[in-house]
Amino acid sequence: MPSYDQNNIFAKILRGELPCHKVYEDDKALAFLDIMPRAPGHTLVLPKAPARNILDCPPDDLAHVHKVAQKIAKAAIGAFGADGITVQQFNESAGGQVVFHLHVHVIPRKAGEMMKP
Ligand code: DGP
Repeated sequence: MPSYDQNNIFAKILRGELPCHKVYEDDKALAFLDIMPRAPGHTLVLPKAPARNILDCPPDDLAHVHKVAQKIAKAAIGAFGADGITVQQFNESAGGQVVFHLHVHVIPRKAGEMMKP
């Protein structure tokens, strides 16, 4: 597997070099709105520590990212009137990953509404 690239776009957001619409932050994780939302409230949750994806992320950081994803999911029910939540996470190009800093998609869903591709 290729090594972590410090110049990936999410590393730049984490360093404050690029803007984001922040939803949540703590000492180990950051969550912000996806620039290409597949549904209103589509949020990405990232570990602050460098990790390319699930294959190199320390288990504790991975667990924390999923705890934050759970918080975002619960909040989205109230904030967006979501009827359900899709949680997705892609690993390597063959697995659909485009940005190579680990991130979990939290996508609020409405009953009967299709998610954008
Ligand atoms: P993937 O690696 O397949 O999970 O896709 C990357 C996701 O990140 C995609 O939904 C679009 C989003 N994205 C890409 N560049 C930016 C950016 O500069 N800012 C934000 N907020 N989201 C981005």
